[in-house]
Formats: sequence, structure tokens, C-alpha cells
Amino acid sequence: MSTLPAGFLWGGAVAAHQVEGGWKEGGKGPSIVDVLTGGAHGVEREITDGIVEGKHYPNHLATDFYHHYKEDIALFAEMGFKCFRTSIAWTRIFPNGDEQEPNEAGLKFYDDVFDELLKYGIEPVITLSHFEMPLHLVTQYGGWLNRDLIDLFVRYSEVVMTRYQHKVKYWMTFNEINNQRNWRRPLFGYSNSGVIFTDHDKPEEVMYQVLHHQFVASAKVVKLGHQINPDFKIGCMLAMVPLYPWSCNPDDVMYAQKSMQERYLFGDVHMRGAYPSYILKEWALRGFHIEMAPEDAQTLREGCTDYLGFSYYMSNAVEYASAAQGDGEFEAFPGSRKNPYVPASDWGWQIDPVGLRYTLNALYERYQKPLFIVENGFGAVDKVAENSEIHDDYRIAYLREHIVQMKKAVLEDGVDLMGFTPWGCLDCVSFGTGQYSKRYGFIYVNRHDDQTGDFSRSKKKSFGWYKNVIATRGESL
Ligand code: P53
Repeated sequence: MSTLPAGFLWGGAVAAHQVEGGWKEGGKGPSIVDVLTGGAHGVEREITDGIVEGKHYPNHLATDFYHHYKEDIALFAEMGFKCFRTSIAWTRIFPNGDEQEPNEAGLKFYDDVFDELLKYGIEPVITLSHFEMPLHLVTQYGGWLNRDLIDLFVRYSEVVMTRYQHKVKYWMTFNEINNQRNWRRPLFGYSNSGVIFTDHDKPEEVMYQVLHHQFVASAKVVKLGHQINPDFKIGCMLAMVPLYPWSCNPDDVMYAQKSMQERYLFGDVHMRGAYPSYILKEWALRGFHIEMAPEDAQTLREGCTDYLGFSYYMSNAVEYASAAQGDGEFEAFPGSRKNPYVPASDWGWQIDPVGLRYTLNALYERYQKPLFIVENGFGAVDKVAENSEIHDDYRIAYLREHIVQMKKAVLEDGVDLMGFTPWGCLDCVSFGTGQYSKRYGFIYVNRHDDQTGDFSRSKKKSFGWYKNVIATRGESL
């Protein structure tokens, strides 16, 4: 047998702010991404103080899913999607985040989107928080450093989980919650929690405090969700970049293991419901004090996630000697060195399909609960040929190789995998750079970094390829 099981959730993934646009429509309030400018590879996105005249904010219009969702969902259905992952923009439901009553027009929008999906038998897979909290909660509350955010997030989650309890079964709490582990880069703390860690005297301690609030919020939402509908499957969501030892030097192996704990921490708390000993020891040794309420330990225990969703784009390798000197060839990873065995994308992301199989095995060994690959894909510049066709063979090659390894993990290694939703199935605004030109889609959107383009949609070559992959349950690649 080389096909994946019949119930396997083939689909695609996006996030509200990267596709919707309509940033002021239907009563939506401003979110943190609405003050993020467009950047480029090597040019950071700016976080501006409010909207500054003359600057380009790509998420305001994004790829206009807000007005094109029927057309887009019809195309997903044509590809045979079994599920579609997107997020709910918190600011459509609670424009400022601290209102008592939700915004009906925002709730209605997602009702319409979910109805449209269900019409074609496509299961919505919904992230509650994907890099876009209400701006007001940052300017007035200080973001997730403030414990009040827990109740505000739980209120928002309760409203949407109650409203959509018969339409949405698969949920995730915080997208790539471990991105902010890279506390040195302002964009990551800001997008995860509305906090710029480097503005604080003890950035890492502040990061753990922020995280604690999010772990507690996630656990409360998991418990509440199961009360609202016991059939809900609620997961956490991690960015998984495996960090290999640079060599078999035991110092490198040990350093890689410690570096991986920085990622596993997030899965450990969500999936096991308690802080692992390695982090408690680290806090004690470094003199970190994280404020916790007496009931938090029980809350974490009672709110373990049902599955682990993760993104996988690349791997990295780390060397102890480089880390000791404070070096790293990839800024997010101290001690990182370019891996000579794998190629990289134009944005420097190292392409490593076997790393996906390795990751699936590592996560399944650790948690023995279902996994869900909720992002994987290849960001590239697509050229439209004169006959209007888009030959994205590089994207097909990337996805093919990753699906081959994913199948090995399921069919040869016995990993329990729920589904596969390639990232940016519809072209969207890149999160990291704010570019339109870093494209991931099977569906091309005619919109560009210079703000030209009419948002019209067309099918890339990968569209027909992926359709056939789904139709044959992964047999024909
Ligand atoms: P972009 C870094 C490493 C792994 C995943 O990213 C990441 C990032 C952030 O750059 O983010 C996820 O658009 C994220 C999506 C994002 C996607 O990967 O920078 O969940 O929102 O768009 C791809 O190329």
C-alpha cells in the first residue's frame, strides 16, 4: 500500500491577515499586523506607531480573500481539498479586544466562509491566534505581558467556539508559539504576543512570563472547548526546525540536544500539561522568576492539547564552538552553520525533506499523540509566461519530496498523522518579509510589491499536480 488512509486531511493553509484584506470592513478593528510595513529579504518590516501616511502596509488589502472567498473556496474544492486551515481575525470579533459584546458582522463573515467550505465537504481547521491580536491590547495593556490578556483571549475563544461549534471541529490555539523564542528579533515577539522583548532589561525572563500567560490561556481554551463540544480536536501549533548536531563531536551533539529543548519546551507544556524539569532548572540557575497564580499548575494539567500541529519548512545544524563564540550563520539559531548536504531557497531556507520524516518520528516518539503538518511549502518568485501559464516546477519538486518522506513516516514508521495542509495554498503576503513576491500558492494572485495588480486569480501548474496527488491519496506524485 502506498496510499495514505481515506480519512487523511489533505488541504491547504493560510492565515486571516495574510489573505483577507478588508482591514476596516465589517467593523474590524486595527490589529498589530496593520502597523507592519512591507520589507524584503534582509530588510526588516517596520513596526510603526499607528498608521503612518505614505508607508506601505501590505496586510491592509493582502490578497483580498475577504471579497474573493467564494471563488477561492471553489478552487480549493476543485483541487479536492478535504480541509482548509485559516485563522479567525480576533479584531473582526472584538475590534479592540476588551469589549463586552462581540461584533456581529465579524461573526457573520466567518459563518459565511465556513458554510461555503462545508457546502463542498471541506473541514475548516481554525487557528484562534495567528500573529494578529487587537492593537488596542498592545497599546493599552502591554500585550501578553499583562495577565488580563488570558481572560480576554478566553472570552474571544468562547464566543467563536460556541458560535461555530457545529461547523468547526479542528482548532489550534497559538500559531508557532515558539517563534518568540527568538527574542532578539522584534518582529517575532511582536507578532506572537505584542511585546518587543529587547525593550526590556531582562528580555528572556519577560519572554517566559509572556509565554506562561499564553500556556495558561491555551489550557483554559482547550478545557472550555471540550465542554462546548466534546468532539472538538484542539491542538497546539509549533514551528519545527530540527537542529542537527554539526558533527559527531559530543559537544555538538550535546549542544544540539539543548537547542532542541528550546523547541520541545512548547510541545511539552501543551501536550504533557506541566513545565519540564530542564526549564525549571534553567530558570533557577539563571535567577528567573516567573509569576504564576496558585491554580495555574492545575489549569495546565487539565488543558492538554489533543494533537500537535506544526509547520515544517527547513532544518538547520548547530555547532558548539560557533555558539560559544556567539556566532551563527542564520540569525535565528545561535551556533548555526550552513549544512553542506542540503540546498537553500532564495530566502536562505535550507530544503531538507528527510528532516520532515525525522521531525515526525521525533515528535511522535516524544508525545505519542496525533500530529498534523499544518504548514509546509516553498516560497519562490513565480514568473507568468506569455501564454499566462505559471510553471512552478520547483514548488512541485519541493512538495513531492516532502510528501515522499511524510508517507515513509506514516506507512513505514507508524506515525499517527492527521493531515497535510501546504502553506499559502492561495498566494498571500509573506509574514516574515511582508512581500507578495515570496509566493507559496497553487493559486496565483495578481498583486505585487509595488501595489499594482487587480487581485485576479489563476491556476499554477502545481494546481493540477496537487489535485492529482489528493485524488490518488498520495500515490501519484
Ligand atoms: P514567510 C519562520 C520559520 C518558520 C515559519 O513564512 C515561519 C517563520 C516566519 O518567517 O512562519 C510561518 O511568510 C507562519 C506563516 C508564514 C509561513 O511560515 O515568512 O506560520 O504565517 O507565512 C511562511 O515566508
